[in-house]
Amino acid sequence: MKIAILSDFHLGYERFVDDAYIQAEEAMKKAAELSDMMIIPGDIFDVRNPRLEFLAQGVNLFMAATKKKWEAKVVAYRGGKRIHTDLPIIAIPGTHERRAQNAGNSVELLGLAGLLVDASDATVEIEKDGEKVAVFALGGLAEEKVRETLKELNPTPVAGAFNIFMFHQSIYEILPFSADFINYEELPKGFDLYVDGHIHSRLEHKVFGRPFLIPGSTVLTQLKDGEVEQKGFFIFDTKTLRYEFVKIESRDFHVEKVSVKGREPREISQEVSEKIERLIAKSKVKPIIRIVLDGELKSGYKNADLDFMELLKRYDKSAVVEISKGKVEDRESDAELESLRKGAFENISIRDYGLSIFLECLKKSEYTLKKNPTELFDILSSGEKKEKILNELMVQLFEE
Ligand SMILES: [Mn+2]
Repeated sequence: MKIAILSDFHLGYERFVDDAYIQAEEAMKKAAELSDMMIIPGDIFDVRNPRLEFLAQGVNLFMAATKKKWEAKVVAYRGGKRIHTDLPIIAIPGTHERRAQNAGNSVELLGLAGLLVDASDATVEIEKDGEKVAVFALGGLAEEKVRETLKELNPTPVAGAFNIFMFHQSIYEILPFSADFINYEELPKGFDLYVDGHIHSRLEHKVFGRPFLIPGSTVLTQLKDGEVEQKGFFIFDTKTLRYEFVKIESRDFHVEKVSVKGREPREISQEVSEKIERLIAKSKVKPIIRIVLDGELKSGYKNADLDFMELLKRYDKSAVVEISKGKVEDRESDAELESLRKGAFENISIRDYGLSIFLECLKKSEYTLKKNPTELFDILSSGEKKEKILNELMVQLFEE
């Protein structure tokens, strides 16, 4: 069977709202044409409670996919919840859709509508012409719960099938940020293919001698070097055990480094401006341009003297420009910010970084309340029900 692996559409992603939909639509359409079944490891939507127009986008995308005459069918489903279609469109919620247990989520909702199979914590068997593929999927969950959940669920391959383990979590070797992130070798053994979402740049690796694939997001989100490559999805062929990456049309994204060493702000502005104009000229549509400044300014100047307000305004209509002064050395910068700039930061989202600091602080303060720390972080950073939860925690605190 040919399996399309596509991920992290982030429908409703505010910064590039149209790109998110258009690029997901192209990926879904091409993937349906080229494959016998599709698997989507999470983050179809950008936020936990997507607005109706973004839910409608999700419905549209999957409704279109259900129109194809799929020969492969879901023939068995164990664990998880009930399923409402036998179409081979298999998905899980990611970190962006995750809500408190039993609260329901947007991917589950698409599953209830029969537009996909929500494979959270379940084994799904798909069959076509006597060939069987089994997908065990772990629904996106708080990182500190991955180990115990894997132990509890004990994902096991199905005899006689091509076995896929699909999930949506951080891996320590890729993001060496928290001891909560599992290592490659903690993944369940015996599967023929490992598929992960969550990380937005494409990654191909081997685990236990088997392919481990991350297709990356279909939309640009983090403006990091790793995202310069074209977006797309994988097609994996179970017969040949080979796979290819199929590119989709995505907005041009460029990262350009400019050395500021020993130079004056005016000179630097000039060079930045020339670079931006050159990139605009060679791009089809409004490109995304990230300029990274690096080095130490001519003596007598400091970081704050670099002012690009006017320049940014000038290109507002022809490009999305972001200028990072993060690498300009400034003796006044404090240690906290400095650590943000270190290499490991490159691959982690701001949310995950915030979360890791939060968890670290809770650990230090010997937090023991019943509320799950990651859930608490989500509530505090979301604005929903904040007061109510804090009140409950206060009551708990005084009771204990
Ligand atoms: Mn994501």
